[in-house]
Amino acid sequence: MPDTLQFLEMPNAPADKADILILPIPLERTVSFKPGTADAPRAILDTSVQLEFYEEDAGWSPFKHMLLSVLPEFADDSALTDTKLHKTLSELVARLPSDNLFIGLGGEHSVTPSLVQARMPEPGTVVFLDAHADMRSSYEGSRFNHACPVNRLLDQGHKIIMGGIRSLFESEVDRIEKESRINLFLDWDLRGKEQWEAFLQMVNSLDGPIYLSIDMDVFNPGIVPGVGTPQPGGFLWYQMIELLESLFSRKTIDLRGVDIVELVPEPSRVSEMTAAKLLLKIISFWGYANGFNQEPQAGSQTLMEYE
Ligand SMILES: [Mn+2]
Repeated sequence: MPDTLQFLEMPNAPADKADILILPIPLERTVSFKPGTADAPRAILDTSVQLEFYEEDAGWSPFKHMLLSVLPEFADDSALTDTKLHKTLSELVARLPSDNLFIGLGGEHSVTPSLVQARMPEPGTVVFLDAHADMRSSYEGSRFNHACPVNRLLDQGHKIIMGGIRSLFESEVDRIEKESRINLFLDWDLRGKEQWEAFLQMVNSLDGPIYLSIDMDVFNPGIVPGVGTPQPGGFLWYQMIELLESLFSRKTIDLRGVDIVELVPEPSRVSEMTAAKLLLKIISFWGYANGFNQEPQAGSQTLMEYE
């Protein structure tokens, strides 16, 4: 495998010139069921070669107009404690240029609070799409466990909109009911048209800074079997597209960052293809909402040799 990671085989722009920054974070320390998420960032980027440059929903070729950079991966260092590792990650991300769309490619869900801390230091809203409530205060001895990110996000002062949840334990339910900063949309409830519309409306009307965290297990395991802790039920592809369209239909969105986590590459490669295409959709919708389609054609795609 090449040491330089790329998206759609495009040359990487310098980080300070890039409109899109992708940070691969192959972190896997606390996975409790199916291992393999450390291989996810490379698998997603490798699979991106199969995508088209044209994005059919917004109807444009985002990389004709935008520069993208895949940063060197943030490698785990077994000499570091969980606390030190997450602090190092957060500090690295805080030093990156902020005038861009930042996307963290996990790796396990424990990375989210460290990324949010760097990109959204003031109180904001985290849209948290996941099959699991991830609200344990610590799990298997670590508060940085992949089962714990929501508590750390609350500690940081954020509001949380949870969608797609379909696995939680009793004390998590009690905690959510008492916590006014969490809006919970259970997966089953989102099957109802009214609740789904209410969910989209809430996502569409958010004020202030927003961070989007997508655990790939929010999807139905029939379409994304490659996840660490699969659960029946879940989002289908076009539900996710509708949600993203709602989020990005507000031109003034202050999106501080996105992460895609908990993927486990699998033999059919359908799961990593779904993650790669999700990445393309998010980039396209964000770019279009921010008017990059009006910008001159000097994006990463135009720098490719066959252009
Ligand atoms: Mn999950």
